[in-house]
Amino acid sequence: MARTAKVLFDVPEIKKDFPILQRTVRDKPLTYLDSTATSQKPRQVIDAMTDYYSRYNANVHRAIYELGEESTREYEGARERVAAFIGAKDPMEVAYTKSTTESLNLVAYGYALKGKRVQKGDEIIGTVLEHHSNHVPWHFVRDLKGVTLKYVDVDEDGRLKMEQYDDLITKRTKVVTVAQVSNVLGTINDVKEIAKRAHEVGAVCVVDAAQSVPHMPVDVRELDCDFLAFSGHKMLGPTGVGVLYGKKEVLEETEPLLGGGEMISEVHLGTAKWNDVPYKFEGGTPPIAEVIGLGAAVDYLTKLGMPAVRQHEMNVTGYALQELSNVAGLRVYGPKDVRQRGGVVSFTMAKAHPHDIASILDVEGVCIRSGHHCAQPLMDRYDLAATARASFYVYNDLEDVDRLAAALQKVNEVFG
Ligand code: 7TS
Repeated sequence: MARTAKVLFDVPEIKKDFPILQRTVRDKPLTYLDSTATSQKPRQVIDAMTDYYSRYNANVHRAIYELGEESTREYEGARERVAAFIGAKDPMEVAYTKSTTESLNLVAYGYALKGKRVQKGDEIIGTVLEHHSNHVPWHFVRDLKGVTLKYVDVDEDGRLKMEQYDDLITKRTKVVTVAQVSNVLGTINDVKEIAKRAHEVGAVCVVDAAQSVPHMPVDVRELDCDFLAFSGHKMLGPTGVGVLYGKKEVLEETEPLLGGGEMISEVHLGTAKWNDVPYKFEGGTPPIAEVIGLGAAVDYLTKLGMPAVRQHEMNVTGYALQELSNVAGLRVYGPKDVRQRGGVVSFTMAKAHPHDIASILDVEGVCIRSGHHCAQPLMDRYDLAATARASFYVYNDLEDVDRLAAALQKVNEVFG
């Protein structure tokens, strides 16, 4: 049957930028469908990091010599581009961390636990679809400060039951946190509305944007969220660098986690004053090469255009949903409408366990993820132990989906 679906990008051209996509696995072309776990890296990102190490490696913010000036310029230049990429009004609202996980822990410890805003008896509202990294830090706050945690549920199609916020949010609510895109269901949540509800009672809205910033236009001023966390490695950048965006005034109210060099303005025996935002969160030598790599990733995505990235993924995902519906015994989770979901497709098959599916696909050179995807509360909600999950990015096209669908037919053949 002729394919009627089309994609926006010239994917064979894009693939040329990704050295890893030139290799084969098990003598088959590599079909990488696990960008939700981590994305592949274009030559531009790898080169930017190599260039730093080979031409101007020096620590930032301290050297009065040319190499140090260059590294500081690139490090701070990346901050400006990251800030522009997410619509922040000031680069000083962007703090570098190690990852989304570290960013969310920084909010939990620095704002909720060490800060003054959240007190014993207050409430924090999450959802059942969060990644573990947006559950566990709040458990710490509950255990150490005596706050109550409450959760918004999802419906059978994986959409948040928005009406539950009416009852769950009260005058004691101090933090409302949500993933903008679910890493399992792909659901896109209405963060703007959730932030508005949080603000009505004076709470802050904390957004886990690990799966949104890489895949769609995100504008923090449009969302009006207070904090937003994401990782470099899921957006074509390197591992080891993440971002915590925060409105200036909430970052001022957030205490640092790491004490040490760089994060102070003054230290005397037994006392210290913090540096300005965001430097007070960047104690010690930061991941300089990784930040520079992240800057190159932002440039790469900006050149493609985030509205186009989103459109491309909708096309590929729409085609995948159609093709997967032809595989006997396969059930897809999450919203049915591609406009309500990102490029993440979780599924189960009647006869094969998700790990078996992933193993058989591996033999075909198709990389997907299987397991609980660090979202066990969500698995509990659907009474599942695991799902198989394929996810798409700028370097995937309809042929990748065809390879996935063909490999899934093989799974059915093997399991009879
Ligand atoms: N939040 C969401 C929504 C995620 O998908 C992930 C990682 C994280 C937070 C944590 O990001 P990290 O960079 O700090 O590790 N998600 C996945 C996944 O779905 N499979 O592997 C990692």
